[in-house]
Amino acid sequence: EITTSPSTYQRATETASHIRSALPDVLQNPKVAIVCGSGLGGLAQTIDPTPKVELAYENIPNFPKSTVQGHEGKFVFGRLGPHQTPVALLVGRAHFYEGHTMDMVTFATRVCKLMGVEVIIVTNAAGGLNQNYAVGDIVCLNDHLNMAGLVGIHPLRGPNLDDFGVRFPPLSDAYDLDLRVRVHRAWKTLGLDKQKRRLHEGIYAFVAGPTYETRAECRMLRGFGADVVGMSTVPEIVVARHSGIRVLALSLVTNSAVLEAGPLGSDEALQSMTKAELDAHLGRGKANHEEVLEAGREAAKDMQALVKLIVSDLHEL
Ligand code: R1P
Repeated sequence: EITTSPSTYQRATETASHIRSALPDVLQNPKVAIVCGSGLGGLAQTIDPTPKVELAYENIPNFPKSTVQGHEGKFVFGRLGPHQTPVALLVGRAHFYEGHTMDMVTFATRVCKLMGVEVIIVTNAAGGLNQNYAVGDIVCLNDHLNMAGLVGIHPLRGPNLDDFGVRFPPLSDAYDLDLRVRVHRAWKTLGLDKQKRRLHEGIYAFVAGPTYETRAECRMLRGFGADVVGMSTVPEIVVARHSGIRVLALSLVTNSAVLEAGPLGSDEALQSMTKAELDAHLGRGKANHEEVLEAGREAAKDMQALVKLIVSDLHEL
């Protein structure tokens, strides 16, 4: 099955003009788009309410529906920060594991391009593979491993959409250095460097999901150099870069992967464990979405402050 078709451009054009018709003049040209990851949608509440327009995905033509808990499913337009930077906020995203094609997973990114977006800030909740990372740390991505893409589940598969970009786009510079510098600067300005939560630079491995990774998969990804792992972000980044949008990506570490091998049935120590001890042993590092959302709630304030400061710093675009 081919995941993109030339009509994607027509559909995105239709969607962009539908959205524009719902916006007042002052919000017509958002230069910055922000994608809110699992549990990170609170940013929408910090948008200046005068004026602010919210459009539910289900009422936007051609848009994929959001079905995951913690992803509200609305496009919010407004102005953010002291310089009133016009922004488009995607509160909730479509994931491949929900059953959407890669074309649909990345459709909103293409709509953003047609609306004039120049910078996209993509956030996500991710599992920490790097053992120096703690739950609640924030990772500014500087590279990725497109695990699904490398085996052919790729958003640019199919006829090239020349209206957006070239057939063979480079990705060696995908993670904009200037924007990453701004993250580190904002982190200091906000005094976050004096707190427990730490900021890292790292590599995100994109897997298709929806199962969380096994211990062996975590070891493999870590061996490949990945620092965090998740089920989103990379398709959006690939499509953004294809059409020349500058990219900043931030992961919130919501759980820590256990890299050691699982217990062996033949291990004598295991045989003598009580059921409670064994359950604790097996349960170590067992990820769940509630834990992901909880870590998001805790860190959301800092993540929001960080994104807000970076965006207001971008008012000159
Ligand atoms: C798993 O808990 C979900 O959280 C993350 C994973 O990718 C997966 O969808 O969501 P976001 O990447 O959308 O933040």
